[in-house]
Amino acid sequence: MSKRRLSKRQQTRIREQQDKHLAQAKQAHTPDMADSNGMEGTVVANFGVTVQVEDNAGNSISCNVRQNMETLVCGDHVIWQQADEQNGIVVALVPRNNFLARPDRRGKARVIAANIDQILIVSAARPAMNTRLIDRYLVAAETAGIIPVIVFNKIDLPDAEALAAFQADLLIYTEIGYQVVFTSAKQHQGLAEIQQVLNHKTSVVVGQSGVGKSSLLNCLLPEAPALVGDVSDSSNKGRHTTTLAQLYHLPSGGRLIDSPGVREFGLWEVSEEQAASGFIEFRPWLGRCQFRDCRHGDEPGCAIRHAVESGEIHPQRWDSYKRILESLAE
Ligand SMILES: Nc1nc2c(ncn2[C@@H]2O[C@H](COP(=O)(O)OP(=O)(O)OP(=O)(O)O)[C@@H](O)[C@H]2O)c(=O)[nH]1
Ligand SMILES: [Mg+2]
Ligand SMILES: [Zn+2]
Repeated sequence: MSKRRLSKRQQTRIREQQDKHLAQAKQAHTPDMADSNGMEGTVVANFGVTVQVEDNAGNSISCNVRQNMETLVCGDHVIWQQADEQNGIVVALVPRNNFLARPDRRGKARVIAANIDQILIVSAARPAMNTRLIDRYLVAAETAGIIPVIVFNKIDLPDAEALAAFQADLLIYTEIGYQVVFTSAKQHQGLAEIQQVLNHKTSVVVGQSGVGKSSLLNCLLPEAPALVGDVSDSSNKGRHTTTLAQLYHLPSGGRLIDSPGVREFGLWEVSEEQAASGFIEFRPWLGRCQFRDCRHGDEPGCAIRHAVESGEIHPQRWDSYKRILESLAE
């Protein structure tokens, strides 16, 4: 077969086109950033119209956001430019390492925080502890590759017997390898352990309204900046006091994002397989079921069910898993 030689002009044209494609591909990969001679910063709060950005020296600047950018959240790394003496404008979002999200009412992703090392899942003696909610947060954390830590606050409220019952309930989590910290923001108990957990990391506190997320944060910060609201006597529920997430620097070195309490926590873009491996104690059994597409319910030869029956997986967790599967199907 005879090779057709290209003319010099043709060769140059092809090379030019290749360069153009390469440049376009590069730009598509890092949107906006190629033309943005800006400074780096971290979003510490999103107030809607403006976001608060902290530069690398720790100065805080109120910024507008360039049009058509996605909603920025605490922990986002951004590129910003000075707009006038006091204000800036965010021109680009640096791709997120990870993020915690849940679906909003319309089924769209509501991102809670980004670029986080740890999720502190807070519950308390009051409002009532909800292990199903804990399990959902655990699946979200495991799927996003973020370390979860379980915190049980208000240990000053229950009597010795009730506290022992809570401790027994939470032993399920210790046994499968999670760290569980018992605290009282009111009586300043367990704070040293919390401080150690948070050290040099970026963490977000999540959980139901009224469990004491902001109270715990206030214990760790000298100026106690976060608003705290009471728990309603009639409904035993919190009053959704924290309405927007905010990032704080701890004197001990870490960064903590306080977030608004939730009633429910739906899982965002989690597949059935991810839900199963989000239950970390299931992992040794996954892939050992009789059927490759086993959903670990009542199928014959299910390795997970066998592990539940032989006492190696706690039935409460299996139950929780099945509920999550139902909710994913909805
Ligand atoms: N007894 C007792 N009460 C506490 C403790 N921690 C917090 N509280 C109280 O619980 C109520 C709710 O506290 P918050 O810190 O506002 O709770 P939150 O989780 O931030 O609630 P949202 O912002 O609504 O999500 C307040 O009345 C606090 O004083 C504790 O360790 N013991
Ligand atoms: Mg709060
Ligand atoms: Zn199975």
